[in-house]
Amino acid sequence: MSDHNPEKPGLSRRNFLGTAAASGAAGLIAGSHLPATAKDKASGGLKAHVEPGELDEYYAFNSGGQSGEVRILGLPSMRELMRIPVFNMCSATGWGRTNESRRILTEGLQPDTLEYVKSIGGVFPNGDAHHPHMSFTDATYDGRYIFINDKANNRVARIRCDVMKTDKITEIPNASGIHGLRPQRYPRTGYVFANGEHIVPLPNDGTVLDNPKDNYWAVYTALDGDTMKVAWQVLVDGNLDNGDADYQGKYSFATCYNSEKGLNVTDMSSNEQDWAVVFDIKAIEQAVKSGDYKEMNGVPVVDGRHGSKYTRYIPVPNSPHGCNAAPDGIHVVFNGKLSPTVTVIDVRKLDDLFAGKIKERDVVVAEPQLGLGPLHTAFDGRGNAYTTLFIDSQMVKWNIDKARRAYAGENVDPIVQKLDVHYQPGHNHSTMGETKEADGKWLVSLNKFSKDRFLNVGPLKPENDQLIDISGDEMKLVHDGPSFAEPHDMLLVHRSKVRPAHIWKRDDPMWADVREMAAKDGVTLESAANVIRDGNKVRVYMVAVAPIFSVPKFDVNQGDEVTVIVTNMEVIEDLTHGFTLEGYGLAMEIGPQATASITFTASRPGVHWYYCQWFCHALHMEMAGQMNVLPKKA
Ligand code: CUK
Ligand code: CUA
Repeated sequence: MSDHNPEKPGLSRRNFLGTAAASGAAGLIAGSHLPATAKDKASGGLKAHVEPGELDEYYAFNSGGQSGEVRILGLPSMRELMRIPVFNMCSATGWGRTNESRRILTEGLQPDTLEYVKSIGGVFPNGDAHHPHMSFTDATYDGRYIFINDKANNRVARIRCDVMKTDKITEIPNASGIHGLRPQRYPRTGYVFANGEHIVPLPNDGTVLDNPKDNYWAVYTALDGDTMKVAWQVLVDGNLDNGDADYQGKYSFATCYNSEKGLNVTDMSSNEQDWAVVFDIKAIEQAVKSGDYKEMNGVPVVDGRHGSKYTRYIPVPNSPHGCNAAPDGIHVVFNGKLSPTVTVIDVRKLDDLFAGKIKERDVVVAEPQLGLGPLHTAFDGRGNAYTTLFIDSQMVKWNIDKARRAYAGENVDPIVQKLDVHYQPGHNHSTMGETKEADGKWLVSLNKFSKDRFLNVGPLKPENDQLIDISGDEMKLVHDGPSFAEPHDMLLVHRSKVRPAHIWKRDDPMWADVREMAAKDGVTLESAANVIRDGNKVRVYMVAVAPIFSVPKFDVNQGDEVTVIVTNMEVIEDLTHGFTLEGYGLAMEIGPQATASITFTASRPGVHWYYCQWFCHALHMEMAGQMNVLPKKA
């Protein structure tokens, strides 16, 4: 199939016809008899440029990889619009430092983890966020939440899409390296499925450190997306890498690359075949109801190892990685990674598999050979799939139906086109491509290496997220998008599905704790200008309205525990204030109609200015005050 180089058509056009003739010449070069508009349509031809003042058609939610955050981009412009701190600490917003964020970062931790993070400053300072996915209702995005995993510290976070802030973070017990993550598609989310990638001793308390084959396990987790509490877990053989859920609400899936239970790369990749695990959700729920589980760390753990009635293990060659359910609701693709193939199953056969009427490999309906290093697959809703080839540095477009026919023995080539990408793609994602509303317009290839594609910025290079027009018969590369470490995955959501607020609502639960505290102090947050002393604790309540803090100055004693509570009473969109305390390492964002608070010990005597660090007014520089810390008497 053609190794399509996106640069060639442009070059030849210039060479043969000169730049002036370029616009009307595309049809001539291709020798096409179609009218220009139809030709444009057949070859893609979506407009990627978004004019100044125009809005993008799609939201892109990118994971931030080891930066621990989530980023919002507009698509097709690929302009970065916002960052949402999640597992990281953020200098601009005070995430990880404000009382509100520290509550969210700690309340879902296991007791022993909470004890540990106290010794490193109270919160985990990092995360490794791979898989952002939006909540579903009836197999399409519903705009409520985005869920994302933290591989580094075994957590799952939830982002509220009304305010685009993280509101819950849950540490998953009994598991190590929470990696693959997918919400239940149907009837709604519902469950958020999360894979423990690394095998660890169970219990992992140091009592059994030897014999991984008998003592180390990976655990599959179903989290309740409404409460963010673990609903149940399943103990499996091997490990768990990526996962997905079906379109019917009956089954979910996970790939395993370490059926060997190896602890090093040689052992982990020694088997020719690994597998994909299928979970029978209703049967597992039944097991939990009827008591067929063991409780571990307060969670019901169902035994899903080989021979269990709750799971099936489908042999897949060799160390499979990505796991992607097609928007046709029928096919699920397991991406081979070390095998040049992807393995396609038909979910309609799973009832028979679980009933024992057919064997595991009987649910496989296609296994096309696509190229080297297939990692992830996206879909266009027209029966085509797009698989990243990590080693070949290509995107391969292939047809699912043709792949089925080839597997059945027919002489057809399922491969439609291969497109060079730059370089080494991991995930890809298509517009609405993991929903029943897949619209087949855009595809992004999230490439791990950019090498020579951008100005050199030193030894650490950006990734390269490339925008591809898939609306026509041919994929067309239209944009290179540099990005900082390391968007593994991206969600492409039509803008009609997301309706964020313009300003906060005063009764938001984010600062419910503060509201309660203020009530006890007899303070009204919305009109506060109070300094409340309570032993060696001082609570400073103030309102911010440009360019004034309602408390222009306060005195405390060295060693006091001080809490500053700021309420932004602006009613105008985009009028954010901040509170930065000079010399104390403290800063926070306060959005319009929001309240935020921060607690610290006033250990440094002297005059310490606080100021608003969000440019808000012509007198923004003057929006400041002083905390006077009176020294301890000797
Ligand atoms: S994994 Cu990153 S390229 Cu964590 Cu989704 Cu495949
Ligand atoms: Cu308020 Cu700057």
